[in-house]
Amino acid sequence: MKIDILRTQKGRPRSLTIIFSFVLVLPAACFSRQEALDALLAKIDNGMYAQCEKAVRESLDKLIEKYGVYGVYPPKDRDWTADSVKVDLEEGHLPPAAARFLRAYETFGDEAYLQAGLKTADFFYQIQHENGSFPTAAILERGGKATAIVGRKHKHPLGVARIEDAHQYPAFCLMLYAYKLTGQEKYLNSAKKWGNLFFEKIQYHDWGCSPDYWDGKTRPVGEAYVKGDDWDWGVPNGGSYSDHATYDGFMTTMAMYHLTKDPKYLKYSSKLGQWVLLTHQGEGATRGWADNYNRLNEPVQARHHEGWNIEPRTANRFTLPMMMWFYVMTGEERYRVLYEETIAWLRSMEHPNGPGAPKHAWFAEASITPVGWSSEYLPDGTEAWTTGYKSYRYDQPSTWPRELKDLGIAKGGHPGHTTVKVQLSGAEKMLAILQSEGLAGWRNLFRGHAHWTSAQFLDKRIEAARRCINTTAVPKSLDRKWQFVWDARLANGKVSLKSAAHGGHGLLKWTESFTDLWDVHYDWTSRVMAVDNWLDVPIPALQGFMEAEKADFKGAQIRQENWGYSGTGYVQPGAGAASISWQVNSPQTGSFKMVIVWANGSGADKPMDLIVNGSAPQKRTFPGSGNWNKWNGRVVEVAMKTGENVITLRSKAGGPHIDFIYFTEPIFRSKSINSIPLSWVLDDQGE
Ligand SMILES: [Ca+2]
Repeated sequence: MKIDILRTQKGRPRSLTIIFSFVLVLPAACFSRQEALDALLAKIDNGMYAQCEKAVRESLDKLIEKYGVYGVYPPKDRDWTADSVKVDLEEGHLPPAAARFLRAYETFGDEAYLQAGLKTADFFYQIQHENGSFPTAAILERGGKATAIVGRKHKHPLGVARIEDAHQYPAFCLMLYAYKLTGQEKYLNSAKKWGNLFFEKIQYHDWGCSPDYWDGKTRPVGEAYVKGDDWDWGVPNGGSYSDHATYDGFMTTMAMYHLTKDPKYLKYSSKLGQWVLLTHQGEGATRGWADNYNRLNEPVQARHHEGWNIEPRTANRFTLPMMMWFYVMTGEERYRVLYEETIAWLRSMEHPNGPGAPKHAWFAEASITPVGWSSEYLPDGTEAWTTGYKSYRYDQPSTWPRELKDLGIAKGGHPGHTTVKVQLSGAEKMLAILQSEGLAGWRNLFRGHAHWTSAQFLDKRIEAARRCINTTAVPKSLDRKWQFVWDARLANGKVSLKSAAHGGHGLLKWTESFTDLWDVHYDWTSRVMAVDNWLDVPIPALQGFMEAEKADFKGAQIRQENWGYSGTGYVQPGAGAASISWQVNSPQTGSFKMVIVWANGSGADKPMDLIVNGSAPQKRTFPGSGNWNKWNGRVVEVAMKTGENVITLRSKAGGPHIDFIYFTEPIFRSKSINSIPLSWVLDDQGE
């Protein structure tokens, strides 16, 4: 107001009346909104509120009564009476339980709930290793004293960071939540300790992916495991989609960026969208990913039942969300196309109605009807499954081990089909938005306000009151009862603005399910910090992809026929002599790791010479496959000098398709670099 009046006085007296009428109208508008809210409040069913509040409080109080003395709240009922208990931290189930208490504190304002949640944060604080990692198990005493121990299932020494199965990220988020509510630096420092360990030691610089666990050992680049490694612990030297490993790593770096505003945390994560393309296994119409890969992005086995085949669950749990985020962040159409084609392929393979579903003779013998998806697929879409580190085809039961044939499909055993875990409902909801509103629709979904004005707060209270009034019977589930309590308290002004305000949509499990932002139990991990828009990040600029089609090339052509390329195409060297040259400005002299993204579906190996600043040619071979849509990334060492350098790839008789190059430390400038505006939020709004 003050500014407007000053501006008016400086020479726009005409607008004075407008300003005054605004001043007069605004309180009246607020007043009428307040009146509207008051009228709605009178209609909220107090009896229903009392019933719902009682149920929510009882559920929480019961947990405090039983486990409060220990300070952690197990998801399954435990008979804990001893002075000390062993706690298994598998699946990261303790932080969400604590987060419910912290949410209860935000709902009711009761100090007891805050303390109950903080006790779990203090538990993790005590057992965090000095390097920043959280262990897989602990001994917990009555009173809350905790000591890290070696876990029963994954016998990692202390200090080894197990990333998959949510061993790190939820604890990291719990620390941020505790910091948000208390302002105590120890929680912030604990979170940063893990964030820094992950970024500095664990995340791979070339592809941005994460292993299943990190033990600080260096292994040969092509070896996912070395002698002495236990395969059932997952991949220590490679990228894993399995059980959130790479996904949790990405989110850790996103949280660290929003926490510190330091873009360094995103420089390796910026390559993860490309990694989805590099790890894609499908041929023809098949779109799919394995669980685990070595450092060369070749699928590897992890665990006796996880093969190198396509695992259909990897899509809805990990790669579809990543395509969505990278499309929103970069605007690159290839992610949208891949998203649409992946869902289309999965639907085509679904039993029993999928047209692509094979008709196996043994289905008829089984008393059950196979539904859903097979446990794995070969790259051409053939149904397969893995056990004992061996892969079998569904349509060749004669090759199965005798004991498994005897087990029989009728008993619902192997080979298992899965309906529960390939959940496409969330993904298809996103697809519908994409198809009706395009990229703008998806970008709108991620926008929010982590800080509300008093007028916005009033609107949100009115919305909450309406939700209460629209609830005509006591909700059945505990969470829906909690929602009613939250809405009634919010409507009545009993939830603080800080607790009520939510930012933009977070990142977790977006295509498995969809929850509205106003939901009191909307993914808690995205509420641990006030962030308007998690995807408004400088990732496009950090990628540093230097497109071949923008470089200087001779004897070669720009092509677009094959799928999944970056930029506006890729370069196909001709049958004679051909070369592609990039000019790169390096800030220093030294040896750098450069990635070449290429495809070779010719079936024969294709060599190219790598020449830096006219140096002696170094021969590099790009192995052939039968699939031109299979993009690969190859890391080479390049010696550069400060200032301008020329990097050339040269072939004599038909080289592989070259999409682009980049440096694993994105500090280079080139005229062929992809330049995409930093802040799409501003672009979109045309400001
Ligand atoms: Ca390209």
